Amino acid sequence: MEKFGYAQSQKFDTYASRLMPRKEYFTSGHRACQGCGEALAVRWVTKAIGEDAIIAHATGCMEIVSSGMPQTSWMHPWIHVAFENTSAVASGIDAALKILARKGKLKGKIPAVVAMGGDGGTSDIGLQSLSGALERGHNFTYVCWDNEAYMNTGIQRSSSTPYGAMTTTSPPGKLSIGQPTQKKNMVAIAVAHGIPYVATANPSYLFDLYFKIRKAIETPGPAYVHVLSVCPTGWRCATDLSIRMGRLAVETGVFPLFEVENGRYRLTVEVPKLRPVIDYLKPQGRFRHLRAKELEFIQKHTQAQYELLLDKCGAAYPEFPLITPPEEGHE
Ligand SMILES: Cc1ncc(C[n+]2csc(CCOP(=O)(O)OP(=O)(O)O)c2C)c(N)n1
Ligand code: SF4
Ligand SMILES: [Mg+2]
Repeated sequence: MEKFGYAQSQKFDTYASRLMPRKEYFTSGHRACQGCGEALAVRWVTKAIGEDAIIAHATGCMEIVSSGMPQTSWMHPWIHVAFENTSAVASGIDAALKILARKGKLKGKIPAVVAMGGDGGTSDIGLQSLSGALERGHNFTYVCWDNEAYMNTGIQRSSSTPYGAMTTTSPPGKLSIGQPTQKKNMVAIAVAHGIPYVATANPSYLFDLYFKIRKAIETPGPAYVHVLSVCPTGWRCATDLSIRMGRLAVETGVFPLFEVENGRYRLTVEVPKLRPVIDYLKPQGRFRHLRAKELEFIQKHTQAQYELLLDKCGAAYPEFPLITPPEEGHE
Protein backbone atom coordinates (compact mmCIF):
# COMPACT_ATOMS: atom_id res chain seq x y z
CA MET A 1 0.00 0.00 0.00
CA GLU A 2 2.84 2.42 0.94
CA LYS A 3 1.64 5.55 -0.90
CA PHE A 4 3.17 7.42 1.96
CA GLY A 5 6.43 7.42 3.91
CA TYR A 6 6.74 7.91 7.64
CA ALA A 7 8.34 11.36 7.21
CA GLN A 8 5.45 12.50 5.02
CA SER A 9 2.90 11.28 7.53
CA GLN A 10 4.43 13.56 10.16
CA LYS A 11 3.32 16.62 8.19
CA PHE A 12 -0.32 15.73 8.74
CA ASP A 13 -2.21 16.02 11.98
CA THR A 14 -5.47 14.91 10.42
CA TYR A 15 -6.51 11.44 9.40
CA ALA A 16 -7.32 10.96 5.72
CA SER A 17 -9.01 7.59 5.34
CA ARG A 18 -8.34 7.32 1.61
CA LEU A 19 -4.60 7.18 2.33
CA MET A 20 -4.96 4.08 4.48
CA PRO A 21 -5.46 0.46 3.41
CA ARG A 22 -9.09 -0.47 2.81
CA LYS A 23 -8.75 -4.16 3.48
CA GLU A 24 -10.05 -5.23 6.88
CA TYR A 25 -8.25 -7.87 8.96
CA PHE A 26 -10.36 -7.40 12.13
CA THR A 27 -13.86 -7.56 10.81
CA SER A 28 -17.16 -6.25 12.12
CA GLY A 29 -19.45 -8.49 14.14
CA HIS A 30 -17.23 -8.69 17.22
CA ARG A 31 -18.78 -7.88 20.57
CA ALA A 32 -16.56 -5.07 21.89
CA CYS A 33 -18.40 -2.38 23.87
CA GLN A 34 -19.56 0.82 22.20
CA GLY A 35 -16.66 3.27 21.81
CA CYS A 36 -13.98 0.65 22.59
CA GLY A 37 -10.58 2.19 21.85
CA GLU A 38 -8.93 -1.21 21.98
CA ALA A 39 -11.06 -2.62 19.13
CA LEU A 40 -10.22 0.45 17.03
CA ALA A 41 -6.53 -0.08 17.78
CA VAL A 42 -6.73 -3.76 16.79
CA ARG A 43 -8.43 -2.83 13.52
CA TRP A 44 -5.65 -0.42 12.53
CA VAL A 45 -2.76 -2.43 13.89
CA THR A 46 -3.87 -5.45 11.84
CA LYS A 47 -4.13 -3.24 8.73
CA ALA A 48 -0.57 -2.05 9.39
CA ILE A 49 0.67 -5.61 9.88
CA GLY A 50 -0.60 -6.45 6.40
CA GLU A 51 -1.26 -9.72 4.63
CA ASP A 52 1.47 -12.13 5.69
CA ALA A 53 1.45 -12.64 9.43
CA ILE A 54 0.73 -15.17 12.17
CA ILE A 55 -0.69 -13.80 15.41
CA ALA A 56 -0.53 -15.31 18.91
CA HIS A 57 -3.05 -13.58 21.19
CA ALA A 58 -3.36 -13.80 24.96
CA THR A 59 -6.66 -14.13 26.73
CA GLY A 60 -8.29 -10.72 27.30
CA CYS A 61 -11.03 -8.44 26.00
CA MET A 62 -9.89 -8.53 22.38
CA GLU A 63 -9.82 -12.33 22.39
CA ILE A 64 -13.12 -12.74 24.25
CA VAL A 65 -15.10 -10.32 22.07
CA SER A 66 -13.78 -11.60 18.76
CA SER A 67 -13.42 -15.36 18.80
CA GLY A 68 -16.56 -17.01 20.18
CA MET A 69 -16.67 -20.42 18.48
CA PRO A 70 -17.45 -20.95 15.64
CA GLN A 71 -17.04 -17.29 14.68
CA THR A 72 -14.00 -15.07 14.45
CA SER A 73 -13.23 -11.49 13.46
CA TRP A 74 -9.58 -12.27 12.74
CA MET A 75 -8.57 -12.67 9.10
CA HIS A 76 -4.97 -13.61 9.91
CA PRO A 77 -3.89 -17.06 11.05
CA TRP A 78 -4.55 -16.50 14.77
CA ILE A 79 -3.79 -18.61 17.85
CA HIS A 80 -5.46 -17.98 21.19
CA VAL A 81 -2.95 -18.77 23.92
CA ALA A 82 -2.78 -18.49 27.70
CA PHE A 83 -1.44 -15.32 29.31
CA GLU A 84 1.76 -16.93 30.49
CA ASN A 85 2.99 -18.22 27.16
CA THR A 86 1.98 -15.74 24.45
CA SER A 87 5.57 -14.75 23.75
CA ALA A 88 6.75 -18.36 24.14
CA VAL A 89 4.30 -19.38 21.40
CA ALA A 90 5.49 -16.48 19.22
CA SER A 91 9.09 -17.64 19.84
CA GLY A 92 8.15 -21.14 18.69
CA ILE A 93 6.49 -19.82 15.53
CA ASP A 94 9.59 -17.74 14.75
CA ALA A 95 11.89 -20.75 15.32
CA ALA A 96 9.67 -23.00 13.16
CA LEU A 97 9.58 -20.48 10.30
CA LYS A 98 13.36 -20.14 10.37
CA ILE A 99 13.83 -23.91 10.23
CA LEU A 100 11.31 -24.30 7.40
CA ALA A 101 13.06 -21.51 5.48
CA ARG A 102 16.47 -23.10 6.06
CA LYS A 103 15.20 -26.45 4.77
CA GLY A 104 13.75 -24.74 1.71
CA LYS A 105 10.22 -25.75 2.67
CA LEU A 106 8.87 -22.21 2.94
CA LYS A 107 7.95 -20.72 -0.40
CA GLY A 108 7.53 -16.95 -0.79
CA LYS A 109 7.65 -14.29 1.86
CA ILE A 110 8.26 -15.35 5.47
CA PRO A 111 5.20 -14.24 7.49
CA ALA A 112 5.63 -11.68 10.25
CA VAL A 113 5.25 -13.10 13.76
CA VAL A 114 3.12 -10.98 16.09
CA ALA A 115 2.17 -11.49 19.74
CA MET A 116 -0.60 -9.45 21.38
CA GLY A 117 -1.97 -9.13 24.89
CA GLY A 118 -3.67 -6.77 27.30
CA ASP A 119 -1.85 -4.87 30.04
CA GLY A 120 -2.58 -7.67 32.53
CA GLY A 121 -1.35 -10.25 30.04
CA THR A 122 1.78 -8.18 29.35
CA SER A 123 2.99 -6.34 32.43
CA ASP A 124 1.78 -8.96 34.94
CA ILE A 125 1.08 -12.53 33.88
CA GLY A 126 2.96 -12.77 30.58
CA LEU A 127 5.99 -10.69 31.59
CA GLN A 128 8.47 -13.53 32.07
CA SER A 129 7.82 -15.20 28.69
CA LEU A 130 7.90 -11.76 27.01
CA SER A 131 11.21 -10.96 28.69
CA GLY A 132 12.63 -14.31 27.58
CA ALA A 133 11.56 -13.79 23.97
CA LEU A 134 12.98 -10.24 23.88
CA GLU A 135 16.22 -11.43 25.42
CA ARG A 136 16.61 -14.34 22.98
CA GLY A 137 16.22 -11.88 20.10
CA HIS A 138 13.31 -13.54 18.30
CA ASN A 139 12.13 -11.87 15.14
CA PHE A 140 8.67 -10.81 16.31
CA THR A 141 6.56 -7.81 17.24
CA TYR A 142 4.77 -7.65 20.57
CA VAL A 143 1.74 -5.33 20.84
CA CYS A 144 0.32 -4.50 24.27
CA TRP A 145 -3.31 -3.28 24.44
CA ASP A 146 -3.17 -1.14 27.56
CA ASN A 147 -6.63 -0.33 28.90
CA GLU A 148 -5.11 -0.04 32.38
CA ALA A 149 -6.93 -2.88 34.16
CA TYR A 150 -8.16 -6.47 33.85
CA MET A 151 -11.27 -5.35 31.99
CA ASN A 152 -12.94 -8.45 30.62
CA THR A 153 -13.11 -10.10 34.04
CA GLY A 154 -14.78 -7.09 35.63
CA ILE A 155 -12.31 -4.16 35.93
CA GLN A 156 -9.72 -5.43 38.42
CA ARG A 157 -6.49 -3.48 38.93
CA SER A 158 -3.32 -4.47 37.11
CA SER A 159 0.22 -3.17 37.57
CA SER A 160 -0.59 -0.84 34.64
CA THR A 161 -3.51 0.84 36.44
CA PRO A 162 -2.58 4.48 37.15
CA TYR A 163 -2.30 5.94 40.64
CA GLY A 164 -5.66 6.90 42.14
CA ALA A 165 -7.86 5.02 39.66
CA MET A 166 -10.95 3.24 40.94
CA THR A 167 -11.22 -0.43 40.02
CA THR A 168 -13.21 -3.20 41.68
CA THR A 169 -10.05 -4.34 43.51
CA SER A 170 -8.79 -0.82 44.28
CA PRO A 171 -12.02 0.78 45.48
CA PRO A 172 -11.73 4.28 46.98
CA GLY A 173 -13.07 4.81 50.48
CA LYS A 174 -12.15 6.19 53.90
CA LEU A 175 -8.86 4.29 53.96
CA SER A 176 -8.07 4.18 50.24
CA ILE A 177 -7.62 6.65 47.41
CA GLY A 178 -8.09 3.91 44.82
CA GLN A 179 -5.04 2.37 43.12
CA PRO A 180 -2.24 3.11 45.61
CA THR A 181 0.72 2.45 43.30
CA GLN A 182 2.13 4.12 40.18
CA LYS A 183 1.66 2.57 36.74
CA LYS A 184 4.41 0.09 35.90
CA ASN A 185 6.70 1.47 33.20
CA MET A 186 6.43 -1.42 30.75
CA VAL A 187 8.01 0.61 27.95
CA ALA A 188 11.15 1.21 30.02
CA ILE A 189 11.27 -2.52 30.80
CA ALA A 190 11.14 -3.34 27.08
CA VAL A 191 13.84 -0.73 26.34
CA ALA A 192 16.03 -2.22 29.09
CA HIS A 193 16.24 -5.43 27.04
CA GLY A 194 18.28 -3.52 24.44
CA ILE A 195 15.92 -4.47 21.60
CA PRO A 196 16.02 -2.53 18.32
CA TYR A 197 12.54 -0.96 18.40
CA VAL A 198 10.15 0.16 21.14
CA ALA A 199 7.29 2.64 20.76
CA THR A 200 4.16 4.02 22.37
CA ALA A 201 1.04 4.63 20.30
CA ASN A 202 -2.68 5.21 20.54
CA PRO A 203 -5.45 5.02 17.94
CA SER A 204 -6.32 8.72 18.32
CA TYR A 205 -3.15 9.30 16.24
CA LEU A 206 -3.71 6.82 13.44
CA PHE A 207 -0.78 7.70 11.16
CA ASP A 208 1.58 7.57 14.11
CA LEU A 209 0.19 4.19 15.17
CA TYR A 210 0.20 2.82 11.63
CA PHE A 211 3.79 3.70 10.80
CA LYS A 212 5.13 2.57 14.16
CA ILE A 213 3.60 -0.86 13.60
CA ARG A 214 5.08 -0.95 10.07
CA LYS A 215 8.49 -0.08 11.50
CA ALA A 216 8.15 -2.72 14.20
CA ILE A 217 7.22 -5.40 11.65
CA GLU A 218 10.08 -4.46 9.33
CA THR A 219 12.66 -4.36 12.14
CA PRO A 220 14.79 -7.50 12.25
CA GLY A 221 14.64 -8.91 15.79
CA PRO A 222 12.21 -8.10 18.57
CA ALA A 223 10.02 -5.00 18.61
CA TYR A 224 7.57 -3.82 21.29
CA VAL A 225 4.67 -1.38 20.78
CA HIS A 226 2.64 -0.21 23.77
CA VAL A 227 -0.83 0.99 22.72
CA LEU A 228 -2.94 3.04 25.12
CA SER A 229 -6.51 1.84 24.53
CA VAL A 230 -9.36 3.92 25.90
CA CYS A 231 -11.95 1.71 27.62
CA PRO A 232 -15.18 3.67 28.25
CA THR A 233 -16.59 0.77 30.30
CA GLY A 234 -13.69 0.56 32.75
CA TRP A 235 -12.72 4.22 32.70
CA ARG A 236 -16.31 5.31 33.26
CA CYS A 237 -16.26 7.85 30.43
CA ALA A 238 -18.71 8.64 27.64
CA THR A 239 -18.51 6.27 24.67
CA ASP A 240 -18.27 9.13 22.18
CA LEU A 241 -15.20 10.53 23.96
CA SER A 242 -12.75 7.72 23.10
CA ILE A 243 -10.78 9.60 20.44
CA ARG A 244 -10.80 12.77 22.53
CA MET A 245 -9.54 10.88 25.60
CA GLY A 246 -6.65 9.42 23.60
CA ARG A 247 -5.70 12.91 22.46
CA LEU A 248 -6.01 14.33 25.98
CA ALA A 249 -3.68 11.60 27.29
CA VAL A 250 -1.03 12.93 24.90
CA GLU A 251 -1.81 16.64 25.26
CA THR A 252 -1.55 16.46 29.08
CA GLY A 253 1.70 14.45 29.03
CA VAL A 254 0.07 11.43 30.70
CA PHE A 255 0.88 9.17 27.72
CA PRO A 256 3.49 10.77 25.46
CA LEU A 257 3.98 9.35 21.97
CA PHE A 258 7.59 8.41 21.31
CA GLU A 259 9.80 5.70 19.89
CA VAL A 260 13.14 4.23 20.91
CA GLU A 261 15.20 3.02 17.96
CA ASN A 262 18.39 1.22 18.89
CA GLY A 263 18.38 2.98 22.24
CA ARG A 264 17.65 6.47 20.89
CA TYR A 265 14.52 8.17 22.22
CA ARG A 266 12.47 10.43 19.93
CA LEU A 267 9.15 12.15 20.54
CA THR A 268 6.91 11.50 17.53
CA VAL A 269 4.14 13.88 18.60
CA GLU A 270 5.44 17.07 20.16
CA VAL A 271 3.27 19.02 22.57
CA PRO A 272 4.65 22.58 22.88
CA LYS A 273 2.69 23.30 26.07
CA LEU A 274 1.08 20.55 28.14
CA ARG A 275 -2.54 20.93 29.21
CA PRO A 276 -3.33 20.47 32.90
CA VAL A 277 -3.80 16.78 33.77
CA ILE A 278 -7.24 17.53 35.19
CA ASP A 279 -8.50 17.94 31.58
CA TYR A 280 -7.81 14.23 31.08
CA LEU A 281 -8.89 13.01 34.53
CA LYS A 282 -12.18 14.89 34.82
CA PRO A 283 -14.20 13.12 32.10
CA GLN A 284 -13.34 9.75 33.69
CA GLY A 285 -15.51 8.46 36.52
CA ARG A 286 -12.65 6.26 37.77
CA PHE A 287 -10.89 9.42 39.06
CA ARG A 288 -14.05 11.16 40.32
CA HIS A 289 -13.25 10.62 44.03
CA LEU A 290 -9.80 12.28 43.95
CA ARG A 291 -9.27 15.34 46.13
CA ALA A 292 -7.21 18.46 45.35
CA LYS A 293 -4.07 17.11 47.05
CA GLU A 294 -4.10 13.88 45.04
CA LEU A 295 -4.77 15.76 41.82
CA GLU A 296 -1.85 18.05 42.59
CA PHE A 297 0.37 15.03 43.21
CA ILE A 298 -0.65 13.47 39.89
CA GLN A 299 0.05 16.78 38.10
CA LYS A 300 3.55 17.01 39.63
CA HIS A 301 4.34 13.36 38.95
CA THR A 302 3.20 13.64 35.31
CA GLN A 303 5.28 16.78 34.79
CA ALA A 304 8.38 15.14 36.31
CA GLN A 305 7.99 12.00 34.17
CA TYR A 306 7.50 14.11 31.05
CA GLU A 307 10.65 16.12 31.77
CA LEU A 308 12.62 12.90 32.26
CA LEU A 309 11.38 11.72 28.88
CA LEU A 310 12.32 15.01 27.19
CA ASP A 311 15.73 14.64 28.75
CA LYS A 312 16.11 11.18 27.23
CA CYS A 313 14.89 12.47 23.85
CA GLY A 314 17.48 15.25 23.93
CA ALA A 315 20.38 13.23 25.26
CA ALA A 316 23.02 11.90 22.91
CA TYR A 317 22.85 8.23 23.79
CA PRO A 318 25.33 5.89 22.17
CA GLU A 319 23.83 3.75 19.44
CA PHE A 320 23.12 0.25 20.73
CA PRO A 321 24.18 -2.56 18.46
CA LEU A 322 21.28 -4.25 16.70
CA ILE A 323 20.18 -7.28 18.66
CA THR A 324 19.91 -9.84 15.90
CA PRO A 325 20.72 -13.43 16.75
CA PRO A 326 23.90 -14.69 15.11
CA GLU A 327 23.67 -17.51 12.58
CA GLU A 328 23.59 -20.86 14.32
CA GLY A 329 26.64 -23.13 14.12
CA HIS A 330 30.28 -22.33 13.40
CA GLU A 331 32.21 -21.97 10.18
C1 LIG B 1 -3.52 -17.50 34.39
C2 LIG B 1 -4.86 -16.85 34.29
N1 LIG B 1 -5.28 -16.07 35.30
C3 LIG B 1 -6.47 -15.46 35.23
C4 LIG B 1 -7.29 -15.65 34.14
C5 LIG B 1 -8.64 -14.97 34.07
N2 LIG B 1 -8.62 -13.84 33.17
C6 LIG B 1 -9.08 -13.93 31.91
S1 LIG B 1 -9.02 -12.49 31.06
C7 LIG B 1 -8.39 -11.69 32.41
C8 LIG B 1 -8.11 -10.20 32.36
C9 LIG B 1 -7.16 -9.80 31.27
O1 LIG B 1 -6.74 -8.47 31.46
P1 LIG B 1 -5.86 -7.80 30.37
O2 LIG B 1 -4.73 -8.67 29.97
O3 LIG B 1 -5.50 -6.44 30.84
O4 LIG B 1 -6.86 -7.73 29.12
P2 LIG B 1 -8.24 -6.89 29.00
O5 LIG B 1 -9.33 -7.85 29.30
O6 LIG B 1 -8.18 -5.75 29.94
O7 LIG B 1 -8.24 -6.45 27.56
C10 LIG B 1 -8.22 -12.57 33.49
C11 LIG B 1 -7.69 -12.19 34.81
C12 LIG B 1 -6.82 -16.49 33.10
N3 LIG B 1 -7.54 -16.69 31.99
N4 LIG B 1 -5.62 -17.08 33.20
S1 SF4 C 1 -14.40 -3.60 28.52
FE1 SF4 C 1 -13.24 -1.90 27.62
S2 SF4 C 1 -11.58 -2.84 26.40
FE2 SF4 C 1 -13.10 -4.44 26.85
S3 SF4 C 1 -14.45 -4.46 25.04
FE3 SF4 C 1 -15.40 -3.08 26.57
S4 SF4 C 1 -14.61 -1.00 26.09
FE4 SF4 C 1 -13.32 -2.52 25.02
MG1 LIG D 1 -6.40 -4.64 30.38
